[in-house]
Amino acid sequence: MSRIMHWILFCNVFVICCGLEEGSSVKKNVPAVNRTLRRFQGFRRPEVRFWPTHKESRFLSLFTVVTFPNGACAGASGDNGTCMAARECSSRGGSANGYCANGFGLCCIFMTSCGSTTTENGTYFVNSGYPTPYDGTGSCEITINKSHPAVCQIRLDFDRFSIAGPEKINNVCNRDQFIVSGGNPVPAICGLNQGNHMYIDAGIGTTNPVKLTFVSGGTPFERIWKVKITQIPCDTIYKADEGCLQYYTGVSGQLKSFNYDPTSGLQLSNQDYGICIRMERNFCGIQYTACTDTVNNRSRSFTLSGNSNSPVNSMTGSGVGPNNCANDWLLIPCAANVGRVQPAQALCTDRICGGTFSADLSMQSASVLTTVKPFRLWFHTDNVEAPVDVDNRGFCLNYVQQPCTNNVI
Ligand SMILES: *[C@@H]1O[C@H](CO)[C@@H](O)[C@H](O)[C@H]1NC(C)=O
Ligand SMILES: *[C@@H]1O[C@H](CO)[C@@H](O)[C@H](O)[C@H]1NC(C)=O
Ligand SMILES: *[C@@H]1O[C@H](CO)[C@@H](O)[C@H](O)[C@H]1NC(C)=O
Ligand SMILES: *[C@@H]1O[C@H](CO)[C@@H](O)[C@H](O)[C@H]1NC(C)=O
Ligand SMILES: *[C@@H]1O[C@H](CO)[C@@H](O)[C@H](O)[C@H]1NC(C)=O
Ligand SMILES: [Ca+2]
Repeated sequence: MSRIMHWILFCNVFVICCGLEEGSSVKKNVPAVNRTLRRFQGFRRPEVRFWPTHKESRFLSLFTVVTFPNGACAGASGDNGTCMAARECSSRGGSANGYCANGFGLCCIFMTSCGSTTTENGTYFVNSGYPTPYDGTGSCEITINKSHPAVCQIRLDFDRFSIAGPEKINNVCNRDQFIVSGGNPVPAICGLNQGNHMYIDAGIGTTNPVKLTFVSGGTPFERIWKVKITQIPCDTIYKADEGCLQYYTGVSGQLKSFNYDPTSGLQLSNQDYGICIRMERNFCGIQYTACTDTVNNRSRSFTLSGNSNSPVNSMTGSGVGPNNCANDWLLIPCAANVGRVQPAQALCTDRICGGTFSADLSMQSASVLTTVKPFRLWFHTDNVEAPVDVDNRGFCLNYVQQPCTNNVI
């Protein structure tokens, strides 16, 4: 709790008041106490207490004590922070960036880089010299300690994420890497990942800290990153389901493999993780469609295997052979194309790969529906691409949840 006291001295009955404040945390003399402060939206329950106890009296309000929980706030720079008193912000290593709680607090932004340990919720991890790019060799690591023992997950938002991509033969991240250690196993990633996210399982209680490491290899590259670290308490409704590296909410949205970029991205090798979509109330199925590719003449928004410099059909299943997905695949449980005439013994497709998105062997991209619950996908790649698999981008899919009807149960 931050506590800022405002001493309002009423000089006469007609409210000529002069504000004196404890600390340096408030921007200006506070005007006559505004009772609508209680309704201020950014905080759960800002509490305004008056002394003496006659709350309604205009004449006896000599002192005002404003207390507020340390809630999230938007800083003047556009970064998000935590609302607190100035003294608390500097003692915790943050920097004040604009006002919050109607001017009673400061929006304290935590930004950190190589070699530090952070316990602050909402910290941004940036490259050394940020916002100037970093073009050097080395390893930049930070340690995340739980801000509270009741924290179970850590969400990483890649607000900026541009490091060298994988080598172009087998698409292995052997130049630059982003590594998460100390939590559940997370595949190393590289390349372009702005806008993407990860959930890290931080375990229960005071467990080993989670470490985030950016390794910069020898390749000259203008690296830039800004990773927002949100610590998620165990008992919240917005924590991700167990075992999901990525977790999406909402009836519709878009999901991408790491380093997906229609222009220059390459599907990363050595990936193995789950992507979860929260089942929204009254929705029973989920339909996926490849994203529109506005860059390439022939869409590359689902290119997992084959040489995507020429047209490649979709492939399915886990067997061996040219049209199977033995090595790299996106697993959509019991998937079927929308509008497919089901044979009497309808077989579901699970693994999908190739260069076209469809649950049937096809050159035609399709919308793919599944009603398996919970809504989850698994993405797996091995460590080999060349010579069979060339220039694949990975996947970008739009999803739309389907309401419960006669067809979707
Ligand atoms: C109190 O704040 C509300 C909302 O910001 C404003 O409409 C109202 O005029 C203010 N009252 C006083 C006395 O400043
Ligand atoms: C700040 O929070 C808002 C609302 O949650 C979000 O839309 C925005 O992207 C955040 N900004 C940054 C820089 O993290
Ligand atoms: C972080 O946690 C480690 C081990 O739990 C502890 O030794 C260290 O003092 C903590 N650092 C901070 C800044 O809290
Ligand atoms: C961290 O901040 C987010 C909002 O930015 C909030 O939802 C979450 O509960 C906070 N975590 C803790 C441990 O307070
Ligand atoms: C698209 O096709 C045109 C005409 O064949 C060609 O000039 C252009 O380079 C192609 N663009 C891409 C991104 O392949
Ligand atoms: Ca492969």
